[in-house]
This record gives sequence, structure tokens and C-alpha cells, in this order.
Amino acid sequence: MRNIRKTPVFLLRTQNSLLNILIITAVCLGGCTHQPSHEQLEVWRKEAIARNAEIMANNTKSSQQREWNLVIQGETKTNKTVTLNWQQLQSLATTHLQTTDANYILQPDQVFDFRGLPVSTLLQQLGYQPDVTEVTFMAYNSYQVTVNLQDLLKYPIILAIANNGKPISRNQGGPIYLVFPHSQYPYLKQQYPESFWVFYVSNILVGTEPIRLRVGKRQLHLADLEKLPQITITENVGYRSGWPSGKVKLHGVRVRDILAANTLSGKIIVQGKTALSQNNINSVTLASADIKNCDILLATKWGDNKQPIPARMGGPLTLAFGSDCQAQTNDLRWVNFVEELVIKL
Ligand SMILES: Nc1nc2c(c(=O)[nH]1)N[C@H]1C(S)=C(S)[C@@H](COP(=O)(O)O)O[C@H]1N2
Ligand SMILES: [Mo]
Repeated sequence: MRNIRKTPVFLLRTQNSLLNILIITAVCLGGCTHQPSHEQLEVWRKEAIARNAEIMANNTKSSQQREWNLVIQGETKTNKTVTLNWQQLQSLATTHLQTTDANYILQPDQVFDFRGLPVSTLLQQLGYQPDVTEVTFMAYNSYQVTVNLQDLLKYPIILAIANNGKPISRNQGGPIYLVFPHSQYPYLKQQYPESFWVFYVSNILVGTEPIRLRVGKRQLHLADLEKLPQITITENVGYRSGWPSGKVKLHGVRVRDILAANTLSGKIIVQGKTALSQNNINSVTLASADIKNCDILLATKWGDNKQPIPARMGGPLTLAFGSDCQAQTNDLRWVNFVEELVIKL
């Protein structure tokens, strides 16, 4: 604490600066040599808090725009992850689309001038494997929709980053908003109503990715998982998106069978797609007792005929809980797009 006391308040401004300021104020109250008056301290404290709030607001504003990446994965020509940063998106977003906004219910006939990057351009540049029939768009809040590939190739459906010449604000679905040419194509209006207009798009999946699971330093593929004991549970899927309602069969392997025996003492974080995992929206921590005692599954297939789980259902890999877990695990949240088991010893 002694050296902190000598540091000017404003040099200590970090993410926790407000807290720092309060701590320093408290420290000085107890022991500063030239003790300022209570009133003076109160003025400084208020100034510091106001300036702090201003800096934080500016940081959030610019970093939200600057750090917003668009991640494209799945069955592209190279099967490699492509990340477009904000600057690249700006220079690619040259297509204008005049259309109504399906979410602007105040004036449903009002036409907006959206500027963005056509999904067809992305698909043509990155390519797609011959068996691909659909593309899944995912948002920062884990919302997802799946659109037919042919429709994306045929119509100017765009990833909009500006509306009427201005960046799209968060409450209008920005910074990246999936926009369909409703005004031009009644077919699209009928096929892709407002629920398809995804706000804050963060990830795009072309078709479905192959299974790739990181476990510590290991990288497992479907063939590796298929060597482990296979089990089937019949459950209601615990997240929205793409599944038939009611109970479905899920086939896969138990988390405990994937882990080496010596890692079974700690906790396991089940990590879904990273852009969706911010604020832990798409990750769950499992306690070792639960992993040992109940059926916690990574599902690789579903249904009577054991089909692979497509991206539209959160596949290829999904964390699932058997009903026997109900009594034991507190956090039973299912995780879609599972990519990693993080071992916390
Ligand atoms: N990222 C994101 N986009 C989204 C949604 C959402 O929850 N998250 N909801 C969809 C649905 S179901 C509708 S009807 C419209 C409007 O959603 P709202 O009523 O929640 O604003 O946005 C669509 N786009
Ligand atoms: Mo909706």
C-alpha cells in the first residue's frame, strides 16, 4: 500500500480505476502528510469518478467497433477459419441495399439505405464444399439462424454495417446486422421474416464443421471419439435452435471417458464457440463429482438413424445431460458448438 499512496490518482486508472480511487482516497484519509480537507477530497473524488465514467464510456464505444470481428468457419474451400476485422469489413461493405427493415415495426413501409457485404461475395471468395446446403449465422448473444445456401447465392442478402450512412447502433442490431432484400423479393419476405434478421452477427458457419475437440493439449476428432464407449440418452434438448420438440435420442461419449483418469479430480470448463463464449454465455463448469456420477455426454449423433448433428442444431458437438444428472449438477446448461474441455486442476 505504501507505494500506491505516492502514485497520483490519475495514473492508476485501469479497468478497476473507480475502485482504486476509492481505496486511495481511504488510504490518504488515514495517513497523507498534507491532509486535504474533507470538502477538497469530496471534490476530487467526484471529479475522478466523472472522468473515469467518461473514459470508460469512450473505451467501450470505440472498442466495440474496433474489436468486432466476423469469424467464418465450416465447409469452405480450405476448411480454415477466416477472421475479418472491423477495418476489413469496412472496405468490403460496399453494397447498398434499399429495403424496409423487418424489425422496424413503427413504420413497416419505411425504406432504409443499408450498406454491407453481400453474403454471396463471401461465399464465392471462400468457396464451399459440394455437399453444403445451408449457412448458419450466429450472434453475440448465442442467437442463430440458418439460411439456404442457394438463396444466399441468388439474392443480395447482406451483412449490413451502416444504415442511412451511419453505423448501426446496438439497439438497431449493430454493428453487424443480417439484412434481406424484403422490398425487392416477396419470396424472401415470406421465407425469412424478422426472426431471420440477426442482430450483432459474430460467426458464420458454412455447412457444418468437422468434429475437433481440444482436451488439454490433445486434439480429438470423430474417429477418436468413436473408439470410446458409445452411449445413448433420450432427452429434451436444453437449448433453442433446430431440434424437433419433445425427447430425442442423443448418441455420443461420456465426458469422463474422454478425460484421462488423472484429470478427474478438478473441474472441467466446457467451452463452446469463443465469440459466443464472452461473458460465459456459451461455457459451463462441471464439477468432478458430477462428471464421475452421472451421464454428461458429448453428443456426436442424434435420432434413430444416428445422423450427425448439423450446425443448425448447434453441432457437430453438443454437451448433453442425462436426466440422472438432474439431482446432482447445479448448472445443467447445455452447450452447443463445443470446441474444448478446459481442465482446471
Ligand atoms: N442477435 C439476435 N438477433 C435476433 C434475435 C435475438 O434474440 N438475437 N431475435 C430475432 C427475433 S425472434 C425477432 S422477432 C427479431 C426481433 O427481436 P426482438 O423482438 O427481441 O427485438 O430479431 C431477431 N434477431
Ligand atoms: Mo421473434
